[in-house]
Amino acid sequence: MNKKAIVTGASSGIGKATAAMLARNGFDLIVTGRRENRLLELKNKLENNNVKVKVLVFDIRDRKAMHEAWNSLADDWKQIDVLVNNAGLAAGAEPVQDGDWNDWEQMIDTNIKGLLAISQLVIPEMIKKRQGHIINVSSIAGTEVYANGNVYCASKHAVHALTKGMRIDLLPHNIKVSSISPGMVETEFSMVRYHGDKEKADKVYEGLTPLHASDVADAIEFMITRPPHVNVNDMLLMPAAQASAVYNYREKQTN
Ligand code: 8X3
Repeated sequence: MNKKAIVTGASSGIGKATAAMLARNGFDLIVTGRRENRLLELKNKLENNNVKVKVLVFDIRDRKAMHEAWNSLADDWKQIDVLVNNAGLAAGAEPVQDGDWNDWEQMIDTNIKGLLAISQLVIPEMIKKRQGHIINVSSIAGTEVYANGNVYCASKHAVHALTKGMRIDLLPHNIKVSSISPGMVETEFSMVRYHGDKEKADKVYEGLTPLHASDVADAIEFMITRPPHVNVNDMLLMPAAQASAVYNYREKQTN
């Protein structure tokens, strides 16, 4: 029987690249997200690797829908070896006094509460078989704070704290808990953060080469292929042109 993994927010970006990496590594997969068409497209593609792919469509903020989707699974699908808590976003980039409450709720409900809700479903099954690996997708914003990053940075700091807390609580159950903390990755991230303003989103990556989603998937591959006695607690992965959350080196545009 193949090992099983679940990836949240798998319809694009880091989640999609991670799902592809897991399929290449022979995992049967549960891919979750809101965009059914994209997930079905991904399923068709990944099943070429001779693995089974199950699509669960729900908004990670909707705990009831998540529970219904989980309860619809046959018992053997619930025997998850690897959980990748990827679903997350940044919404808005304003000073705290101007922040939009809806953006804040969306980030807190997705990045923190969504991660907790799905983990609480998967962990009991991992405990039963005394095996599992949870990878939380955090960010450089999980350890650094930058101007106008306020609530997004707080939510990723929470992911960092939860990763450490989970690792302690799950220690007696032989469950590994890791986080991956990327700097700039060119995905839909900035388009989402700037509510579809392409000009602002493009500026983020102007004059430098950001990470690709597949670079992050490669790092996660390293984590999940370590021998049983090794855990990567956290991996901070940056573009070579980014020294910290705020120091970047950008080539001057010539045209
Ligand atoms: C994404 C990286 O630098 O925009 O989490 O916070 S950053």
